[in-house]
Amino acid sequence: MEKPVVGIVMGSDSDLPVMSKAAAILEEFGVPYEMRVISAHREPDVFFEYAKGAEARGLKVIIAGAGMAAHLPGMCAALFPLPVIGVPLYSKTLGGEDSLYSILQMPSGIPVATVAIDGTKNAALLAVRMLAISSPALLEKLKAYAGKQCEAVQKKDARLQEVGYKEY
Ligand code: RP5
Repeated sequence: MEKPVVGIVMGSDSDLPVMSKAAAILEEFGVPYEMRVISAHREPDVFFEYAKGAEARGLKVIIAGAGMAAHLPGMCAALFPLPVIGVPLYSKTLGGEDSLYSILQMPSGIPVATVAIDGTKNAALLAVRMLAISSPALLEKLKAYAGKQCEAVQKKDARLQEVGYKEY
């Protein structure tokens, strides 16, 4: 098993169904990752150990997902000196807007790159793009991925032209 370069961390196992989509993308690109459930609120000491040790463990990017008063990504960015991508997770009471604003509105000096609510796939693709800055092989894979998406849309349009919207 290769040493992880991306850390996927989430505040609760209830976040796992959404956060696992990041793992699937990283697997598709062959990027080694570690995945943890760690709560900044409920186990602050465990969280500090995780985030403070992340650079020494070899992580280059952290993808942190959290819901509600979502401090996890911001606290990762406070303790880990490399890029942190925050994923605001949907919450029942406020529909994820609470998570979104908690993660997005970071005070100046501690950046968190925030993706859409439940935007785990884009978080992983952004992490791959960051790693591709120094990896020509990953850059080629990203170009191929974009090419496949383009083909998929063209096929859909071709079918629409062929059968019309009623039969589509
Ligand atoms: C956050 O609180 C987690 O990220 C999760 O989205 C939310 C609710 O957690 P649980 O009550 O489901 O454990 O810390």
